[in-house]
Amino acid sequence: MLIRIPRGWEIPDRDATAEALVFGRRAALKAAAGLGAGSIALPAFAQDAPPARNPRYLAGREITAEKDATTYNNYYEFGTDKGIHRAAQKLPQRPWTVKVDGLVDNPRGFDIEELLKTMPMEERVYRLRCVEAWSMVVPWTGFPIAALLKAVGPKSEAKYVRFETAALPAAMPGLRQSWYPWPYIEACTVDEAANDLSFLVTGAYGKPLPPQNGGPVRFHQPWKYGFKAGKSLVRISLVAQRPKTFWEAIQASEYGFWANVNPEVSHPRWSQASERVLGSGERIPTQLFNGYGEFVAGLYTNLQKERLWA
Ligand SMILES: Nc1nc2c(c(=O)[nH]1)N[C@H]1C(S)=C(S)[C@@H](COP(=O)(O)O)O[C@H]1N2
Ligand SMILES: [Mo]
Repeated sequence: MLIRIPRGWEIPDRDATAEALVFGRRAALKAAAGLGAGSIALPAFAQDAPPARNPRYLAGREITAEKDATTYNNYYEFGTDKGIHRAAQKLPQRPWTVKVDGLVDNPRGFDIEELLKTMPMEERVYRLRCVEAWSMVVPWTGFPIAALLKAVGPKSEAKYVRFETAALPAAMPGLRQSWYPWPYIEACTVDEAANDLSFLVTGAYGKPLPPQNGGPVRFHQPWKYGFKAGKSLVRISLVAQRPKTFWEAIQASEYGFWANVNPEVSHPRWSQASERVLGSGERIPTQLFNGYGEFVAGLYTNLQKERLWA
């Protein structure tokens, strides 16, 4: 069976074209068009188009309303309830540098503007499944973290990627809750990071990523529970030992390192068999690896002794 998958720019439902986007269009269009760095200048109209949607990953579900995805958030640095979006506007988005260091050949800082200009930007419509059993579908803009890792050259001893997120006491009232092990740390293996699905997110709904969703740059691996997706990243380190993550430090028995979505493995306090769709409130069955098994199951074939699920 031959199915023609439309290119991102052919998909009619995108409504973001008119947005005055401030990020990465040129790089994205060049990447999408397969043009090299030294190619001729693009016509002016092309520079105003948003990054093309990657047709390889389709959510198969309706996109969550922007209002819902940007006003129902987990971001404990601003408080433990879901309504932190106003408080999060205090987080300065510029200047912003992501330090990339540890076991790499060329450790250095990347200014956010440099990332937006030089990384291969695209749009990905991904499902996000929170361990609390709600989910959403968001058109993120960003680039595979593999592109950033390539720029610094991980050494062969590097086995894990450690993500450190912003901790700015002047902007983040949640940091006063000193019993939490700030800063929020997350991590994955280098092999997991090398998977094309592992995405650094710099935008949503065709706009710069709002602070409450982790702007200016956050991580997302859509086959894992949402708490793995560190927001507002300030440092990415390649390390040899498995880092202790924020949620492991709080309650390792409930929030493990791997945290792959599995409907058959319950959280100690609730079932993971189904999820509440943000917006509609409908309950739908949860899928193994959040439905991304065809892309990621192979990462785990030799890791069956690990506690792979939450
Ligand atoms: N720094 C930081 N990152 C974080 C969190 C957090 O509290 N602090 N919450 C996580 C959780 S539990 C989820 S489900 C997602 C939610 O992302 P969203 O608000 O964009 O939906 O962010 C994750 N990243
Ligand atoms: Mo979550």
